[in-house]
Amino acid sequence: MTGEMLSQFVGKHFVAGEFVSGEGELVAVENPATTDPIGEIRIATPAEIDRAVSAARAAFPAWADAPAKKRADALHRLGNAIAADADAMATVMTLEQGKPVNEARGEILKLAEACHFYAEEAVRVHGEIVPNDTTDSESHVVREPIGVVGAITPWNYPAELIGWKLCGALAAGCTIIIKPAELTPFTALAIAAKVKEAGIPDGVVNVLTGSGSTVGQALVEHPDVDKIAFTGSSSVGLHIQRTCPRIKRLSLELGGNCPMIVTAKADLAAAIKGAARRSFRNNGQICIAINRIYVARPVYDEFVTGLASAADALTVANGIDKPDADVGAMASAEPLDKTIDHLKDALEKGARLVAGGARPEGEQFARGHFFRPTVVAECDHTMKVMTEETFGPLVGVMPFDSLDEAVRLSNDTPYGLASYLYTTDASEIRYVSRKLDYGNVAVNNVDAGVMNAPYGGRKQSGVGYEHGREGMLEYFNFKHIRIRLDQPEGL
Ligand code: TAP
Repeated sequence: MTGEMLSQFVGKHFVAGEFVSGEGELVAVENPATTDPIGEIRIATPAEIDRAVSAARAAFPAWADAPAKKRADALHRLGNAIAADADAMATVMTLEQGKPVNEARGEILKLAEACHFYAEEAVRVHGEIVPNDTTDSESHVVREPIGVVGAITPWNYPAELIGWKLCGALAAGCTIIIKPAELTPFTALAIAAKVKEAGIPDGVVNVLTGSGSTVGQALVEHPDVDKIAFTGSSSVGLHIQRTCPRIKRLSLELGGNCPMIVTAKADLAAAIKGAARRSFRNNGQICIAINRIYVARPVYDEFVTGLASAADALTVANGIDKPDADVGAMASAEPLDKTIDHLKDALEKGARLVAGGARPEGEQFARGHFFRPTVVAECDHTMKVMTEETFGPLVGVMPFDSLDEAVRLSNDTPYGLASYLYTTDASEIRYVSRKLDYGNVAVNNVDAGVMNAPYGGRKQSGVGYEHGREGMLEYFNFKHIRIRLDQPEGL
């Protein structure tokens, strides 16, 4: 059944409500656990890109003018269709991305949740009436959908990162063209199939496959795309900002280099559990992964020993064969090579390897992109592991002697996405969380993103928000209508 699901999408784009065969260059898509090919995509041609943009433009007026209730109902139907087929969609994701099936299913269900959340938000779009200086006039502030959105997404969360854009945009009344990462196109096309099943009008949602430098860049430059919603690396985000040839709304959700502080007053067992989860889930290929951990010196040795044992206990497996594995294959050779480079750099500069450090043993791991969850201790800020985003299953640990030092080290980065703090002391929570220069601070937990609160970075981690009401506001223009009203005769 899953093979059937994936095979429907080979070589296809989704434009104006139909799966159409692409005419551009073929690109193979691999299973990262085996490096076997699972199918091909076609790089969208300029004519196909124009057709998708025209379809989104043509669908925009009716979708924007539809009652919010109609858009909400459509998003609820989409959420239901996705949840009903979560198993098959999860297997498609595992085949192209590598994460274990159970984790992929969780992501698909969170995508369904995003559909329902934004369905509910769609009917709560309010304006404002603002008083003027004189009583014969008033200002109405209304929100209007921006128009046609180009959504460009990475491979690490192939469903959710599309979902936040798709649902926010559709709830607001925008139409959308999605350009998923070349590594993970089939999850995006599976979402398109659910869009069709949910009866969302033709042209409201379109999916084009192909590389970022051609298809993504064409959307950035296209005169009829009104907004780019991008998630990916800071370097590509900056490139998009620099090369966008006209004034266009941009949201850029970019890279991170996320610190965790563990104070002497932390619940150490909870901190170790949290660190193991957020450093290694999805192989550390998550923008809010914990990259570097600062631990108060009195509890440092105990923390390092505990984290090393927790990392060693994680099961690594082909996520299709073992759906409940803790981690599967990394998505491609690129993040694996970067992980090995950061590890080598740290060890050369004096770090101590306390867990992992190599590919897991066994014939089943010989061809895929596997690496053991890895912990290095006695790190410092000369090392890449502490100063650059690894985007792999590697975390560095370093002791600190004062809270000021921990905060200074945490903020010593051009990034500002997420940060983590473990302490049971209320004043430490208050002081440190306010000093951390990050868009998200998770205290005594490692889930920095929840659906109904804004999620976004600052500094080189980007501009704009996803999740929450703020995530939908990214798809609106404000309009100020100032009305002068004469007093009616006789009053
Ligand atoms: P990128 O290499 O930046 O790719 C992201 C997307 O941009 C892909 O679809 C890519 O296409 C496309 N792209 C590449 N060049 C482009 C161009 N010139 N114009 C338009 N689009 C272009 O990132 P990645 O390696 O896939 O993802 C990892 C990065 O994403 C990490 O830095 C991570 O922190 C970040 N990330 C951030 C967040 C949030 S919420 N802040 C969430 C997840 C990930 P192709 O890959 O198909 O060529």
